[in-house]
Amino acid sequence: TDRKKLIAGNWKMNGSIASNDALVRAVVAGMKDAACTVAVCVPAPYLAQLQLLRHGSQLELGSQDVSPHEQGAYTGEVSAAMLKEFGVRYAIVGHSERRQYHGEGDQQVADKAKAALAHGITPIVCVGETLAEREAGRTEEVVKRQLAAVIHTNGHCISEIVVAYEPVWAIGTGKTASPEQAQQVHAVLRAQLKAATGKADRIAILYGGSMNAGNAATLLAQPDVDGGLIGGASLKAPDFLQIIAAAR
Ligand code: 3PY
Repeated sequence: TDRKKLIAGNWKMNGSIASNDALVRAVVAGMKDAACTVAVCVPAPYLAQLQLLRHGSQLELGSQDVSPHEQGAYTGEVSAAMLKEFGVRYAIVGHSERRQYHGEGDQQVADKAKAALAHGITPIVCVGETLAEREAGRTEEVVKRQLAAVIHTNGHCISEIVVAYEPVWAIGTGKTASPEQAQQVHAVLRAQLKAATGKADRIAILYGGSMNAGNAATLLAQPDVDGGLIGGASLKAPDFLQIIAAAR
């Protein structure tokens, strides 16, 4: 396909002003001939620092969450308009850690995607089953339910989203879906998107969940794997750069 691959780092709650500086300088220097789009999704307090560090480079900036609300009395929240002021192009929504630890439900995730889209930010919508759900044979049902809410809420804008399939059992565990397991779910998601929009062929579906320098190439070789959402390996410049090099 002619979908340009996207490699997005998810730093999660990691970083410091000093370590960000070293990491981003190394990534920017090393990604000069990248064939893919590269982004880093960083903790909100570092957006201003990242905006300066990435200046003049191809590195794109992302957030790890976004408020579903426009503005107002929502203590602790960060709005899409605020993110936009820092040059944010992507916002992760519905990461399993937020679904698990912060009680985010399908509709809330869909509303967050809508808020991002309304401000020209591309939501990276995360879906994925738990180990218990996979073992019960419910993988397809779960990811389709999660994506359906986003499709229903976002109408024709759905062709502007990015989807990330992140099996919960592969997040932070070192376990990775096999390339075949990933491809199978990606194809299901692609079919669901196709039924919703005529432009599903250009929607990127990323794989996330312990993608690393060692397994990236085979995962990225699958026909419906259009990139990666990278956890731990995005915190180490050599590893992240190896994954970027594997995405072509
Ligand atoms: C992981 O790789 O663990 C992730 O959760 C990426 O978002």
